[in-house]
Amino acid sequence: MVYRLIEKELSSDSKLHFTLIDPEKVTNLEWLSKVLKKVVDAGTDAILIGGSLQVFIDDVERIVALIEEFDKPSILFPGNLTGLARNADAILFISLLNSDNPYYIIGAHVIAAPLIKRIGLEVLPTGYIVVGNWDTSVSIIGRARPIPYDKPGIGVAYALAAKFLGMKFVYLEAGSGALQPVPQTFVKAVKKAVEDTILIVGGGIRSSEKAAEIANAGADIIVTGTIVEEKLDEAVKIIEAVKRK
Ligand code: 1GP
Repeated sequence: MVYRLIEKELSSDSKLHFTLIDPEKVTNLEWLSKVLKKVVDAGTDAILIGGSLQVFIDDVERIVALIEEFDKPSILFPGNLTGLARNADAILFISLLNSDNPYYIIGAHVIAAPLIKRIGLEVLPTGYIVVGNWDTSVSIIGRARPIPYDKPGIGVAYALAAKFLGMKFVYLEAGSGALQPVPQTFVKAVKKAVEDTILIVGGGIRSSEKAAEIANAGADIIVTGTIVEEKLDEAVKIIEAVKRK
């Protein structure tokens, strides 16, 4: 079970790193295979698969099948119903809490839930909170009003609501390719409030220093995606820095 693996790693006082693969960006499985080898060798703990725009489900399943060769959990991170795949290990069941559109909070979830049960995917219940001082793909597509970086109190309120609703994870999302990642002060305030709820932070993390700062501030899991596509060597350094924590 993926949740157990995460819990076990966290209980030994380690931080986790997840590598995000956006299926829309994968044009070549050979390239992906090389990328996976590098990030897995560096110590990444799981591979997230997802993005904001539509892809064909069989393309997602092909990517998941490739991940299986690397003996790391594959976790779906769907932007919409088309992000589902039968062969993944788990799904981040993300409710985009600060969306203005109920579809992204509960609507798509209702449509997908019976199918998720039928295929037996492990579900990781996640309060997904979009933050930042600008729009990104996720805020535009998900109709979210990003919480500004100077309003950590609002982030705390959303994160607490997620915890009180019984969600096991809170994901602070600055948006893929964000100009600045979530500030340390914001991460610290949210972690202090949600305590044992697992805190995932991603979006705009491009250096090992930033990743380490965010982990030190209280993030349990660091996610990087764009850097893997743009500067694989830097991605490796980020993973190593997180795993040293
Ligand atoms: C996006 O948090 C992830 O969902 C990763 O963001 O692509 O900026 O690393 P980046």
